[in-house]
Amino acid sequence: MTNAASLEPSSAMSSSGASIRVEDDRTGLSIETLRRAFADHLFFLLGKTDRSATAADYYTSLSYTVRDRLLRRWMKTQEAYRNPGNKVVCYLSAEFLMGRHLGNSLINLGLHKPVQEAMEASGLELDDLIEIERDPGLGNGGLGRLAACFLDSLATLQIPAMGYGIRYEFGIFHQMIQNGWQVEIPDQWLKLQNPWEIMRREESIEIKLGGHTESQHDEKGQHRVVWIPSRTVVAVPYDTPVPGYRNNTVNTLRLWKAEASNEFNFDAFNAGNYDRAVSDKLTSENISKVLYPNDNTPQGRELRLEQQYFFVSASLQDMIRRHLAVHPNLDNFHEQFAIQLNDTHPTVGVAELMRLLVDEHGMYWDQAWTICQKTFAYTNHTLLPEALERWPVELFERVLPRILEIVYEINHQFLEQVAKWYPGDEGLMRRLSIIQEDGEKSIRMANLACIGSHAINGVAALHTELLKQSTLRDFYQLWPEKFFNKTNGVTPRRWILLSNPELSELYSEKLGNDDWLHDLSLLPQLEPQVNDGAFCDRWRAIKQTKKQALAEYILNHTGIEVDSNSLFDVQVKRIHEYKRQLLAVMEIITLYNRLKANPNAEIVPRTFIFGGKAAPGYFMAKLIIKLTNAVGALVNCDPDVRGRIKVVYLPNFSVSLGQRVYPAADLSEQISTAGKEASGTGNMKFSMNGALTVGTLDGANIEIREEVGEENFFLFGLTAQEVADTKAAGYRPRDYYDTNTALRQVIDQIDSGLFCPGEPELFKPLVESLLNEDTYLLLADYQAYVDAQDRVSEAYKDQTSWTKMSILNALRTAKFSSDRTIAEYCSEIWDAKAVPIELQDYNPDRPNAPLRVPIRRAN
Ligand code: 26W
Repeated sequence: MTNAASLEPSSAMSSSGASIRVEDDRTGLSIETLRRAFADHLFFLLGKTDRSATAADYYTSLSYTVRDRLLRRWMKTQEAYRNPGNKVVCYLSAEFLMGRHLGNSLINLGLHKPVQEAMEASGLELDDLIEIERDPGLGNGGLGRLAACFLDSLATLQIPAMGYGIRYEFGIFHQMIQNGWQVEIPDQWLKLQNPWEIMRREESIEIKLGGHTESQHDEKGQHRVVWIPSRTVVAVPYDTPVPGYRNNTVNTLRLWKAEASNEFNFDAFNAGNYDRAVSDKLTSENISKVLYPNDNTPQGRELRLEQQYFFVSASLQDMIRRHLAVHPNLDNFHEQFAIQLNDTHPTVGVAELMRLLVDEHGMYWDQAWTICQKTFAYTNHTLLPEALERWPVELFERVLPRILEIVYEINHQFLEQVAKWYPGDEGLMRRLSIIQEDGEKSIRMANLACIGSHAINGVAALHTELLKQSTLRDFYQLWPEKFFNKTNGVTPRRWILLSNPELSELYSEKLGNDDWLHDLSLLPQLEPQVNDGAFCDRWRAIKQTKKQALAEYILNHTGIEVDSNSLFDVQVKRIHEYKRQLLAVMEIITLYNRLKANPNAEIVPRTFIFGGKAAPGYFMAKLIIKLTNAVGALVNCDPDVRGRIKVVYLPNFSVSLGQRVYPAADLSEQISTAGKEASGTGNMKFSMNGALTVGTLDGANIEIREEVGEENFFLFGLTAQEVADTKAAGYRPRDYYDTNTALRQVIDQIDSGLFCPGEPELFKPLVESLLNEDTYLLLADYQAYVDAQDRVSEAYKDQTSWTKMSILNALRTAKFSSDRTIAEYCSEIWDAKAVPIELQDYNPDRPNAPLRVPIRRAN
């Protein structure tokens, strides 16, 4: 590494007394050093010169340059976490939707400006380089993105934390829209090298699968169960740094990749079975091959169970190894680790920790069970009954024979207790049992999670109430003290600062500093500005800039030209019947019909923007995408419409596309059937960026409305209670069809083939479902929704008052910062405390201090 001296002011004094600055290429922060480090990586790491370098090479070199500047903090942080007494929060999640790393690292390090200048000096545009990064799409939707927001807040609050998950080789599929249909393309996000991860092969862990168990006696004559697996796979960790905002904390996201165990293959090879050895290798590596693209509907697939066990077992063994490196035994494991189960996907961990403590570390069952319950906590993310994970006992027995025995033992001891507390209540026993006996015998993962955890939480106030009343009612009666609400939140760093630098600049300018990024409750200080004309003009100008940028993106990616002065009405989220994208399409058709009936009708021009993926096997969701595009095809070029309504389907919605979309929205569509959306988090991102919400009393919408004020929110529709009552009374969707002319016209048009000339049958399944079942009460809420949308249009005409409402929405979102959520988890569930990281040898203001890296001979 070269050290360069430059004549810049700094604290270092040369012998002659002139002030010079000596910077290391790996850590220096001056423009000059950043440029040199960038060129160094390009040449020496990638073997490229300006003649041969691609844009991707520039991105990669820059990413390494930035990563270098995280490393001292990262190593220091990890060192500090090895100290006994610093409890580490381990967030176990099958999904992490981190979003792009480069931009985030730059803002967290406070390096955005200098790096931008350094790139400019090299003739490169930083924003273009940032766009080259492939979104690591290792999740489906809300649950995966929540995990990423939580990691950001944990690091920002300086809480010792690790994210543990799977390094899927293929993340969520890439969505294309062809002829209006969703087409799925494999997501090869690792095709370019990933500069943000470091492989730690030496920390690999062996995972057992299949086989059988045997009872043995150890040397002391103690009874022991030994699991003899039929195969083993190796979990190789890949670590990604998770930096806090403007502090020294850098936590770790550790993702496991499955590899074949060499030993095992060697056996096959030695037996003269070379092809078996190779095919076994492929089978092993399948485990971390692909993310299951289902949101809310589990597929009872063997590989999925293997994925869950694989990453959970590796993570728990990793924690135990860390623990034993500094403690004599595992008696205080629960004081060192808090483990959060992100839905039931990692819940097999309850039984696995028991196995590790009892079978592998010789602990007595009762002590192990106490430790387990004190360590685990469980978050539920959905009430939909079809989303509850259940694994056939037969499958468990085949894949995880020892784990099944342990689940049975946990269940046996638990039910014995229940029998003591509620003698003779067989119904209760049947409902609480981990094992479902009727139908195919299966394991209820939610029950295992509730029994094995000391805390159970929902993700918004209504959701938690409904959990207590319905889904987890029996557990609530048993242990009311275990239940908590933790309303979700999102990180203002990504969802305001990164997505909307223009708005951020306005805040910092008016508040005099950027403390608000650590504390959104400072924003309401700006409320008096709603009466300041200049402030309001600036607010509108920012929104307009973001809308223009999105309009350009839309043109480039869909070919559709939209008017950035129209109202941008946006619904972006996974496609699911309960989220009712179809209801929004019915509204579009309603407006269209009004214009066809009276082409000169006065209407507020609107651009309806949709985005989101459907599970590849979800027929109805895919048909809804097709209908949306079909309606768009007709409406967008109808001369009577005269461009006053446009419908756009943005392909491949993702975290990074979200960063463009939320700031450009005027109206946020949050129209799920009340009681079905556990929380929603997109709703918060929209509101933070000054969109108004049209929404039902569902999930976190309720709390958003409470915070921003009911006069700044467009409410409609049945409440959760009314939904339940309507269903109980025998809901008949046809009654609405028969009595509402506008509604009937819309449905008849969908039915008639108006939107699918040549294929009149195409959309009939949607009509049938609406008229016969209408599980999600679209018809019951239709008129209320249309009326609410009319109120929206009316309000939008008065731009002065609309702007005020927009400002108040954005300023009143402090509650929805994930910093608030995480602070609550820390104090009420994890008992975790901040551990500020000191860098004696690293002071950002004195970057020229020498780096000391002691080298020890490896043992
Ligand atoms: C195994 C199949 C499966 C896959 C994903 C079942 C369930 C899920 C998740 C629970 C689905 C999900 O992402 N739920 C969303 O979680 C968000 C974060 O808490 C909430 O804001 C959303 O309302 C909820 O739908």
